[in-house]
Amino acid sequence: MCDSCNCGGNTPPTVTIQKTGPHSNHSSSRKIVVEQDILCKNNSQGENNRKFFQQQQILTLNLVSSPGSGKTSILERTVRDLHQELAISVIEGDQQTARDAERIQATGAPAIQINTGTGCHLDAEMIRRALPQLNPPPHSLLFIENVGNLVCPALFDLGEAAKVAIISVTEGEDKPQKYPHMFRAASICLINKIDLLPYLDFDLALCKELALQVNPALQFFEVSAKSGEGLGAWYQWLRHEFSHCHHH
Ligand SMILES: Nc1nc2c(ncn2[C@@H]2O[C@H](COP(=O)(O)OP(=O)(O)OP(=O)(O)O)[C@@H](O)[C@H]2O)c(=O)[nH]1
Ligand SMILES: [Mg+2]
Repeated sequence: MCDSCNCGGNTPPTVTIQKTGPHSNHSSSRKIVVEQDILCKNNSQGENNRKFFQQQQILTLNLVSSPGSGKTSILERTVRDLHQELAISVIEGDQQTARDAERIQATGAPAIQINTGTGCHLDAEMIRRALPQLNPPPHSLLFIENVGNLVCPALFDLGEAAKVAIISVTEGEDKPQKYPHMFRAASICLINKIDLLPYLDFDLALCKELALQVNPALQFFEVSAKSGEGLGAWYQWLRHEFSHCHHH
């Protein structure tokens, strides 16, 4: 349960209750308009964070996914493979525990943990408060691992350059259709755990097709944090984005 849900949205949040099945009747569908606020304040702090990141030439990426898709595993591997080349630091968000920050620290990168308690997402103010403690250096890469949740984190701008959505092949191809806001808000999508494909019915092409229906500009990387397969392309994307942010 979220402290601040309904988290709101850029468009007024609308809840639709629908009956489906052979006896359903479309006229039974009801729309309830739910009050929104909060986001306005978040967006202005998000812009402040973005200005700071741009001034410092810190490329900030907000990693979002359902719980257990492999956000921390991908970050552990990315830090191990790239930290000689790029300065990397990490902000971890979870409801409780410092497990993920400890996992990242074990790879040699500075990491700080934010615990949201009952909250289901990070917001821009939490990032603002964490920054002086983490103190990421100028010309560096900052990953923010959001709370595992495909819903609320889509709505909160943390000041990141891009949202990176992660979906793992054990979750089913239909997630982009069922949680369209997240896939619309993301610039790229990592499809993780591809080492498991031989054991599953997961249809990779269908998953991408459904994601492109909600976001035609979405770019995909098929990866395995376990085997390392496909991570080279993700690293190339990171290097490209990093040099781009460096020159502005
Ligand atoms: N087979 C396989 N397992 C993976 C892969 N990536 C992650 N896992 C496993 O998936 C589980 C969850 O991974 P995490 O990295 O903790 O996932 P997360 O998204 O950070 O989870 P939360 O922070 O709880 O939302 C762990 O048991 C990982 O070992 C992968 O590429 N292949
Ligand atoms: Mg994690």
